[in-house]
Amino acid sequence: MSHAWGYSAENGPEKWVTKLPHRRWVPASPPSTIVPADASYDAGLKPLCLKYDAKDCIDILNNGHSFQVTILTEGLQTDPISGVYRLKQFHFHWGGAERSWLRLHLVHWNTKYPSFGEAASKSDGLAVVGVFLKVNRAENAQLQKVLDTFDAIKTKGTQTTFPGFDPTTLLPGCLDYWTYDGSLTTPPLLESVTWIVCKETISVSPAQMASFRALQFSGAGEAACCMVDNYRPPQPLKGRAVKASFQ
Ligand code: SG4
Ligand code: ZN
Repeated sequence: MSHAWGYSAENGPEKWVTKLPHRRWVPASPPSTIVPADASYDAGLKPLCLKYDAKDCIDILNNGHSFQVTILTEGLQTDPISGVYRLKQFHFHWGGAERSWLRLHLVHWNTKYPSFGEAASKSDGLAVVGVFLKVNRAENAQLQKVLDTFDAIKTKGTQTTFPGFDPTTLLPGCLDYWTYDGSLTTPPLLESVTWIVCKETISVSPAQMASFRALQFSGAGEAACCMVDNYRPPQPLKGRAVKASFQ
């Protein structure tokens, strides 16, 4: 791409695919494509087992597309469905409209590969756990710990330390999930992701939603451009199976 990718009319999701090499299928991303009728219960799916440790949390960064919390490379291993995966980072996507939803993505890599970088291009390389946030009057106190850093990461390229946060505290109480094979939702859209989407949502207050939307895509000194609608629109499933861990 001649210009960096983004979420505007000039460089947004409509433009990504045309500029990228041909794909076998258009990868699905946001779980809003999942309607229960598409999913079939699979008794063979194991319960989600996610273990994280507060001491593995390092820093939080505005990368100009989202903000993400980075986890120590040697961190605790976890077993999302099969194989041993390690959390690399978590980040969010959100809309700009009043009633739009937020999603949390926890990105894990398969430790049978030597690094995240090598795993990222393998078909069984990544497992992303997706959790929807639903607007609720009450503040989400765990999420607020993340939001309290926002003054320090308002613009692109800024980061701050974020030690001692346990990502487990963001998860819903019930870990029933849907799963399907897909891709990264951003360029280069690598087809390496086992998507695991939690059925249960977590909450976010309207004031917390407003904090997300006050972050900036733009760098310091550039014309301010609010970070909103930083998600890839739903993609067709193109015949892929969506399995449910619950009936
Ligand atoms: C966001 O832009 C993250 O900040 C990226 O993290 C992430 O890329 C990208 O989303 C795609 O991830 O779970 N939505 S997704 O498919 O994890 C990667 C970084 O740029 C490779 C590190
Ligand atoms: Zn994501």
